[in-house]
Amino acid sequence: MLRCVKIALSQNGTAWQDKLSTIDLPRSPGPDRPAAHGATTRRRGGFPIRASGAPLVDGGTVEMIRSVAALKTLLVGVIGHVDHGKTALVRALTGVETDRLKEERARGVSIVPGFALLTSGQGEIDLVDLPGHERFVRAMISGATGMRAVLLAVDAHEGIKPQTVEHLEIASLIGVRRGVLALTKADLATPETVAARAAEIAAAAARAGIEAGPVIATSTVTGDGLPELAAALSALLAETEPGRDDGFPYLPVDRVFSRPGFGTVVTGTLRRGPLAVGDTVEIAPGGRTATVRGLQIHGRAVERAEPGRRTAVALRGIDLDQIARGQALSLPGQLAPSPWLDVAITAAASLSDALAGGTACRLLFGTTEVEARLRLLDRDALEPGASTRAQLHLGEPVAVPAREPFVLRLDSPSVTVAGGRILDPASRRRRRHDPRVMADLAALAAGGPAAAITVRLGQLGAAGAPLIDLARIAGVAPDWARQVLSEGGARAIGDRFVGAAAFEALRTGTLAALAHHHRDYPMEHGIALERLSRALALPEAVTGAVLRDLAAAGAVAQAAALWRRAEFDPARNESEAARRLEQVFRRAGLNPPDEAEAIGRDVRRREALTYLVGAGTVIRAVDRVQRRAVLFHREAVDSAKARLIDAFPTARTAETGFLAREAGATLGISRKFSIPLLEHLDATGFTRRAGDRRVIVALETGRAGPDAGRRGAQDGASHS
Ligand SMILES: Nc1nc2c(ncn2[C@@H]2O[C@H](COP(=O)(O)OP(=O)(O)OP(=O)(O)O)[C@@H](O)[C@H]2O)c(=O)[nH]1
Ligand SMILES: [Mg+2]
Repeated sequence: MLRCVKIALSQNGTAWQDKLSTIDLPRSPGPDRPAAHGATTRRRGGFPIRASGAPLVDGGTVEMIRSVAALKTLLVGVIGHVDHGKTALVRALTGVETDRLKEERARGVSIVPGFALLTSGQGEIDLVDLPGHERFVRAMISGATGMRAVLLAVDAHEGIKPQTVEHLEIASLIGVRRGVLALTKADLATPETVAARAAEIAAAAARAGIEAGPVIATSTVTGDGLPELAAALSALLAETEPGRDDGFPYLPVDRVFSRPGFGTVVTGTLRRGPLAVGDTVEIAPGGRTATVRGLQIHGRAVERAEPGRRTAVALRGIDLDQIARGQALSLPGQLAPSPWLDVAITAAASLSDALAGGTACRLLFGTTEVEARLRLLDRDALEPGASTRAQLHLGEPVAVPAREPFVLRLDSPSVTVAGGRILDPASRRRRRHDPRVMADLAALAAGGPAAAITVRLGQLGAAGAPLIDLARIAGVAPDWARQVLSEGGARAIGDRFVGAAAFEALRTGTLAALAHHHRDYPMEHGIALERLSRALALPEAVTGAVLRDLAAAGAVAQAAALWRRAEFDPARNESEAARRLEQVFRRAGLNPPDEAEAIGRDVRRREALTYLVGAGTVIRAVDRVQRRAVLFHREAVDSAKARLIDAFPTARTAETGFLAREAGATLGISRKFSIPLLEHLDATGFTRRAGDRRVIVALETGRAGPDAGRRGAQDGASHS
């Protein structure tokens, strides 16, 4: 039922101009078996492929396959100890020689990952033949990027060896949960040994949490077990769930080369989202952009590549020396370098000692390697096999997508110590033993993009965040993040988003601030946006958005530039303020507060004063010499008049009048108040200057009576 597509890789390792041919697997007859070399076959997705071995790009027929979207695909890492027959198995299954470097052939050891395509009626399997030597574990990890299942090869004679365990552990740490188990070189072992080994490796896989069918004994010499192995891989593909599409492409670059006519070409495993010819990509870190000029999957030119595929990308706008292995292609702005990562981490079960916080290690993800220091947050050491949430502090900032799997290794001894996945790719130093920090990380670990956005919005409160930052922590494209935000009730404010809870708190806080303002400044119609923003310590854009939201809900109203609570009635409060101001002057009597003190810069209170003065309730008495005014309540002036008449009943002539000093003493006030008061009394005709003294006009004319004072006051009012 299987047919294999052979990728004939050239010596210098270019997938770009690789040839494609179809070969038959041993004992694999079936209705979908390809007719003959050179024929065009129609596969499940309905895309004609040319299975002729003719060059797809250079010379001859160039056949563009529109897309392989409908194909079911699976990336399977071939893992196991050195010399356990991985490359031989891949060759036997696909016909592809993956040990293509001169050095690999000379030494009979795989050094770098090799790639081969295995097709079946179910779809296509990308086999990644990983090097088994302990010196090449780092290369193994870089090749393991994006694998969703493993094919474990164990020598039937030798059985489980260190890298059998380490590779299984790495697969487990990066989240692989399914696989196919093969015993190799069965021709060299007795049936008893094969049976014993089978039980051992089934147990080892189970310990690593990898679910697999029965162990398949194989020999590439006799061909035994190969059809069963191919069938098991095909079954694995059949039951594969479609890969997650996060809406943005992520392609960790593993090779860079240049091809005449195509310019700069990079290869890698495309992850997370599709890539199409014409797309603009950013090279992260670094931020350069380039355009996708062409795409190939296993040597076939395509217009669009789906996530999960080994992909070669020809780039326009970037030179060979401007991009390197370890960088990644992504959507512009999607990835941003950060020196701190929050991670979900599991210590390798094979460790002899607990992994101490502060351990200096090497972080490997995608095709990137960087120095990192482990910062444990809730404990001092991580026991073998234990999991927690922690931080990585990096030697240099890295750009990595959220949820990306990673591995931690020590340099010496050279061992894998932990692995896991990225929770927050743009973190900062977090407090240790802080329940809130741990709760956030637990929510990130347990949830998907929506949970990640909720956590970040919660951390940022009213400050909110730009869409791209939220897309980054969610590990999805900005458009997808926008969708999640709107479903979660977040509010867009300018170019930022604020969480629903934070926005509700902003509404409450704004209403409270308006209430305070109305209480403190009852004469004001409301408060200007700028002043309210200052009081709330918020950017004006945020305050404005909250006010508009409250206005739409009918909770606030706006008049000119002033905002107020809807139920606040400035007219009612104006008379209230005037009443209060009147009280102030009434109580102060002949020792009133300064105008500046009583009014300040409050426009409404000034208006109230104008009203009170206009109404004659408050009298503005002016000291012309000092050029200053004093405000007296009308009643205070009336009582002063009465007391002056009582105190100076003979003040009818220049000789019998009273001195300003005497008037001050009688009324118990200083010159500051007595001079303007007397000038007011003169001006309103209650008194009259006679040399140094003053006579009381009413006494002089004999009109003094019980209402003399009131008449004077009314005169005074008209004077004002
Ligand atoms: N007799 C016998 N020898 C085999 C079989 N499969 C592989 N070998 C031999 O085992 C040796 C190692 O095989 P490889 O396929 O290179 O091993 P590998 O696992 O790819 O090794 P690394 O990539 O270096 O880790 C080679 O000499 C093979 O010829 C088999 O089924 N039977
Ligand atoms: Mg090999």
